[in-house]
Amino acid sequence: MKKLYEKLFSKKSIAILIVFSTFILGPTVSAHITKPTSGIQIDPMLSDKHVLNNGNSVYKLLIITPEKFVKALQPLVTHKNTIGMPTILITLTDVYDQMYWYGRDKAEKIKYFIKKAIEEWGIEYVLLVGGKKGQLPSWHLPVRYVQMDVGWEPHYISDLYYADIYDLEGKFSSWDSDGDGLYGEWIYEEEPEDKDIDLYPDVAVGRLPCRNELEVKIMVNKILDYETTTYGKVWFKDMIVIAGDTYLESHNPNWTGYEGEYYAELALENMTGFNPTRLYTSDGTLGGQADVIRELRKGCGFVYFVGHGNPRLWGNHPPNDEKFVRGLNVRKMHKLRNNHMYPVCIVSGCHNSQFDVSILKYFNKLSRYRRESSYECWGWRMTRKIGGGSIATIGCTALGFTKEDKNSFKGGINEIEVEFFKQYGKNNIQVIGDTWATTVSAYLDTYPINWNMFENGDSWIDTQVVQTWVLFGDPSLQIGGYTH
Ligand SMILES: [Ca+2]
Ligand SMILES: [Ca+2]
Ligand SMILES: [Ca+2]
Repeated sequence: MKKLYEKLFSKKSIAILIVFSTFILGPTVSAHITKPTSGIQIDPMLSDKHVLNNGNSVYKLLIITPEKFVKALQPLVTHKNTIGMPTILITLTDVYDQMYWYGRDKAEKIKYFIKKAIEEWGIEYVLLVGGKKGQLPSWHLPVRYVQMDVGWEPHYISDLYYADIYDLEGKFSSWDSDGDGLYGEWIYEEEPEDKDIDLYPDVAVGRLPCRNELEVKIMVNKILDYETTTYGKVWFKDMIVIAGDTYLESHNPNWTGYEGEYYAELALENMTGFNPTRLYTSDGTLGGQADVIRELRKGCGFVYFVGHGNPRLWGNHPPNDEKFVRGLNVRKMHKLRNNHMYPVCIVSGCHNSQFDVSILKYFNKLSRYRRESSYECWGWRMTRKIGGGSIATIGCTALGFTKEDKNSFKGGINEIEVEFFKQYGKNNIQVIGDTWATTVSAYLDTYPINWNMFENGDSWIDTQVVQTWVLFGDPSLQIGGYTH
């Protein structure tokens, strides 16, 4: 631990101090199943040609799952095929069989399979089903850790890996340019070992990090319920924003105003026709968890939390006040009883969607300190809550860097979140995976990664912003439901 602190505090940049100090403010801080019926088979001879089916999709949604969740997912496959979202379910066993000659490990085999599914079937959405096996340190469906090291965590999970299939030249994007079997290697302010990673999504990926079959059943029921009953409902037109003064001016004279509330207002400006409910520390409407639970129980189409987090908690500061107001803790989420009225949730903060947490991490002092000793992370608990919570949640799997962490004082997670509301509210992109993908692409257009300007640190942060911003939910979800 001493070594970590030395590394942490020896950095030149104040960025690290910011994220570190804000973090600790937390709690105290088958060929099975649906074999293709069209006769199209996965050809084991992979080509690197980027051939899309020009809209003539055989299937639009690919669901990848371990065998044990297949039965629970069948109602979702039926629903999607009925409602006009041609869907195919493939088990991991089939993925590994068909990609026998391709991919160096399981995650890479899955990625090669997704590439082939895009080219053969015209797949636009990929739903990955499976998180950790209960509390064990193994996975129902593999994750890719990227070796992005800022001195706080040596690596983190990136599901963007499964969405960025092609590089700039249309070739398979391995995220391992030096070919050493470690992915996305980049130490902050040093030269990256893996360079020129494209990062632009080529398919919309979402994950249901279910730890058991019950959670799969809950999510299937919620998605069916949401897509068939939400349309035209009054509650959907409500939007709740929850925020405060993210960065205290007393720490830095540049941190004027109440940053969380500022971004909440920007989000609302993009959501014409939605009725806002504001819970802000500045006017006392956000005083604690009871305020958040009370408002969420009424149901809403969207909820946006803007502040600080750890895997178990989200909150923010009152204006210019060191005090930390708790907004919502995983332990209180059982009180969310907004049955049949599920919002899309965007949560801004560090580690709220770090889905590799486990109660077994209690036995590791550093993990315990970082609040990683939890049954599940905030983002997943919110999503898989039965009879309430969200229908989908977007948050960070690692530290959530903001513009205050960048030398340019521009960009960061707050900006990507506001972009999401712009893509939905202004550009009318209503399938959540598309909204996510266009948002990530728009962020990269604004902040292109410079793989050769590593001393500055800003490109490292922008890379991290898009890599960690994970969608828990069905990427083919029709926001607001179907009309019939
Ligand atoms: Ca590498
Ligand atoms: Ca790409
Ligand atoms: Ca401030």
